[in-house]
Amino acid sequence: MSVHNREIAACLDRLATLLEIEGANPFRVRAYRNAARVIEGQGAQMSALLAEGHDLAELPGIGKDLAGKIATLVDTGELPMLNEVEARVPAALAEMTEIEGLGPKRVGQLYRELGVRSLDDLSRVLESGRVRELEGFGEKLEKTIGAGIEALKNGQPRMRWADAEAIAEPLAEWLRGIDGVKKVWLAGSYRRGKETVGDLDILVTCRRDSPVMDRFVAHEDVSRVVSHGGTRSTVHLRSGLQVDLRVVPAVGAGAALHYFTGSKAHNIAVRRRGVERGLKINEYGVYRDEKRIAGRTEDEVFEAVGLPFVAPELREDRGEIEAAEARRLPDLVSLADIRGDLHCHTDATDGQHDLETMARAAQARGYEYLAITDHSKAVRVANGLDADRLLAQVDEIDRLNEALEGITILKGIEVDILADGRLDLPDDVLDRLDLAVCSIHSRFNLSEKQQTERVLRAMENPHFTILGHPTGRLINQRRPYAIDLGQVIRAAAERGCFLEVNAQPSRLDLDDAACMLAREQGARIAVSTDAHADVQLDAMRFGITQARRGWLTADDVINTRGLAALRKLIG
Ligand code: DGT
Ligand code: CA
Ligand code: CA
Ligand code: ZN
Repeated sequence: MSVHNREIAACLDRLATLLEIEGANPFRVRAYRNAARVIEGQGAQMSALLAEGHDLAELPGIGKDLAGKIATLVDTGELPMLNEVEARVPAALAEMTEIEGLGPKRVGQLYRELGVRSLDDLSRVLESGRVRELEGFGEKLEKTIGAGIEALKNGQPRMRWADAEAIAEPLAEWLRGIDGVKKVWLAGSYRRGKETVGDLDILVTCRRDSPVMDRFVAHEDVSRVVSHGGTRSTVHLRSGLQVDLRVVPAVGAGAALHYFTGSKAHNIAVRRRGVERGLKINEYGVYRDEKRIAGRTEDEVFEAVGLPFVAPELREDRGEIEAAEARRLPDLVSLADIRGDLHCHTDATDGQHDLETMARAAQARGYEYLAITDHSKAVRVANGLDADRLLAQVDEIDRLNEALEGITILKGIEVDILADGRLDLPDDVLDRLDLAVCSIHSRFNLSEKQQTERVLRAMENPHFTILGHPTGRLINQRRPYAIDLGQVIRAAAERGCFLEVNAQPSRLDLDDAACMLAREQGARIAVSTDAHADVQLDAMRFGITQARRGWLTADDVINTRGLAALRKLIG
């Protein structure tokens, strides 16, 4: 069985986590994490590259040493260095970092200062009240951790959408290749583009004699068969994801697709409309007096209840039925509307590629512009820019813009919002730039009032353009910091500041509900990738999905504008 890129990335992430728990050099930890992201983002499998005789050290962020380690991992399925670290650090500690409120640093603290080596140890020291006494912990965090332990015990965390995609799309493709299979649909929360997926729901239509079910439960990635039937089977994959596969008849495929796309709340609302019209709607079709009147396509289902097609991303019973009824559904933003990316990093700080490589990668994606927004000096582990280095970069961008055709590099910075609301670089330096993405990377634990004031104060700076990853949350890893988002959104709308939907799969920050709020309040959004390598510019689609779930149209998103119009907006 060949080792998948996803598994290589998981090993490197685990190595980074364990090293971080041990208190290793943060640059080293970051190098492994960056490498994991790079490998995850590659289209080709490392095993295939190696088989073709490529040198993995040619990949960005992968040195000779790491290339050798990956080759060993692909050959033997083992990463010796990970084994060594695992021999020193209790394995349970890595799992513990998934608990809300805990990350590798805090788990390391619990390990060194309180001797925590297992989940039971953690529960014990929590109850004894010793955790809140630790530097940087406190009572509030103690409660969060307690709740997090419960959640962990109650089952699997939900999978990030992008991770589910890496499993779902090849699986669907594989199913399409099975004898007698006609159509395959990915339904459920996955199709709705929800930021995390509980399980995967797949529907197929096929010939009566198709071996699809038998082949499915025998797939090489299946770790456990929960149920195996003629029209429905459920399995667990090695990745931890559960998959439901259903065979549905073509005459009712649209009704099945609608039903299993959900959400449940949306289904119930549609069914209620059916009842008002004397119709029965279920996963098999739309019926009047036991007679099937619709259900071959989803369009038919909506039509039967007097509605236009509703995009899957909107199907949460958050007003989409009423909007559809009134013919006021938003014309949702799509990837094709995007004209540029407004947040990315280069090798001047913690990115993998130089300016020109990033610019050309943006151009290859059909963009008109790319804003370079490296970190500012407060982010020391990322080698953040001080005024001199930033101004040197500005000069370099001027030179490159002269030389490049068809793409414009915008001069930017991801400038830290300091604890008191000042920005990390002086005004006369920011004045030289086209835009500033302003972000919080420290002091996450301020009170809600302090954190909100910090951001509002920063927004008073005329150089403030976009609030980067506005809540700081990392899906399944770090909660949003306490902040009054309503107040921040209103202030952004008033002051003509913009809010980011950061498209990184683990951020997707703002989330869908916050996007809806922003739209209501008239605040505009930048959907940006925060790419740290050229391939990560492809993360745009994750941000677009989140924006669509938040009802955003192209008009609500500033980087759908051409360069001239964008310049006016951010000027
Ligand atoms: P997940 O898997 O937790 O991310 O979320 P979903 O939405 O994929 O939920 P799942 O897998 O339990 O079920 C798939 C869809 O099937 C769900 O979105 C709507 C439909 N469904 C499931 N149970 C019910 C139900 O009791 N009533 C109705 N009307 N629909 C249901
Ligand atoms: Ca599901
Ligand atoms: Ca399911
Ligand atoms: Zn950032």
